[in-house]
Amino acid sequence: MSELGTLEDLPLDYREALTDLNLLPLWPSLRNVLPYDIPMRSTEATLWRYQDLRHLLIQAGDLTPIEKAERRVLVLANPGLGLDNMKATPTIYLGMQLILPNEVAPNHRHSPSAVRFVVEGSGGFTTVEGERCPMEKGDLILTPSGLWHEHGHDGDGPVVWLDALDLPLVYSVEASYCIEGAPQPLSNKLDASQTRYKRAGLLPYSSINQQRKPYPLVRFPWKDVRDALISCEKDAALDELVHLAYVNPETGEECLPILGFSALMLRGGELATPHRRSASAVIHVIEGSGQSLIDGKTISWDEGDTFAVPTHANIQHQNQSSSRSAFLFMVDDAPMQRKLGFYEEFTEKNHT
Ligand code: 1HN
Repeated sequence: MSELGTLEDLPLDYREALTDLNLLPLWPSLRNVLPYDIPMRSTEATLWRYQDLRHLLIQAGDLTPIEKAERRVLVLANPGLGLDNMKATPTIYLGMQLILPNEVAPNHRHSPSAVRFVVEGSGGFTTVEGERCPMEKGDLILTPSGLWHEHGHDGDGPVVWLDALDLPLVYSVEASYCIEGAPQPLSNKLDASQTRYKRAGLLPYSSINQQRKPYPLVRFPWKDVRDALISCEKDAALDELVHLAYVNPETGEECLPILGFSALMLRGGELATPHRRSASAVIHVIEGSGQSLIDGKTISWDEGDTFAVPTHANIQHQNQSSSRSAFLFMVDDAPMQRKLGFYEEFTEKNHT
C-alpha cells in the first residue's frame, strides 16, 4: 500500500487554479472517504438514561404548552454526530415525546417515515389515516412516509413514547418536508392488529389476489410481541438469539423502506453475541437490566434506557438477572442498506 500524495505536495498556484474552477484533487482525501477494512465512524455508543431525562421531559410539560411545541419532544442526539444535527446514528433520529391528558398533537404528514414505541403511561392514541391506534407500554405504531397522523390522550397522567424517524437520511437528500392538515374524524373502530391481522398466517382472503394496502398493519401491540418471544424461546437452541422482526403481514417484508424494527429477548443470565454488521442501530430497553459491550465500551442499561450502536460495531449483550428475561426493542437501517446493496454481516467477531 503506497503513501498517497498530500495537498501540500502540490504547488500553491496549481491548488488555487483548481479552487477557482471548483475542482479538488481526490488523492489527498481518498483514504478519508475510503479507509481500509472498516468505515470512518463518528457515531458514539451513547446511552440516554430514562431516569436522567424523564424529569426534564415532564418539566417541558410545564414550560411549553403543546400549542407552542406541536410535538413536545426532547431529541436524543449523538454527540459524535454533532448535537444540533438531531442524529442518534447517521440515519436514525430519536426523540422522547410527552403528551398530557386532553392534549392534541395536530394532524400532519411528512416525507420522513416515523414509528412510536410507547415507554410509559396509558390512554394515549395515534390516529393514522383514520385508524385509531391505542398506545400502551411497548406498543409499536408506524406512521409511514406521507400518511396523515395525529396524537391525542384521553386517559390520566403523562404518556411518553420514543419516536424513531429516518429523518437524517431524508433530510440529507434534501427531501424532508411536512404538510399540515385538519383534524381526522374520530373513529371508534378497532385497529387492524385487533381485527384483520390478529394472527400470524391468516390474512383477509381478498388481499391474496388484490386490494393490497402498502401498510396494512400500523400497530403491533407489545402483549402479542412479548408472548411471541416467550413462545419462540421454548423452541430455541441455547446459543440461538430469540429475536423477532416486525414485518408487513401481507408481504413478509420489512415494514418500512429505510428503518427496520425488531424485538430481542435475553433469557436469564444470557450473554448474547450478535454478528457484527454494517447497519447502525438504536436499542431501547423494554424490560430488565444488563450491560452491553459496544466496541469495547460498557453500557449499563435499565428499563426505559436507549442507546446507539455504530455501524460495524462489535457487540455483546448481557442480561444482569440470572432468572428474569430482559426485552429489547431495536431500530436499525438494515432495510435501507439491503436495498442499496451494501448490507453485510460478519461471522468473524473482531475488527481492530
Ligand atoms: C414528527 O412528525 C413527530 O408526528 C415527532 O409525533 C417527531 C421529529 C421530526 C420531524 C417530525 C410526530 C418528529 C416529527
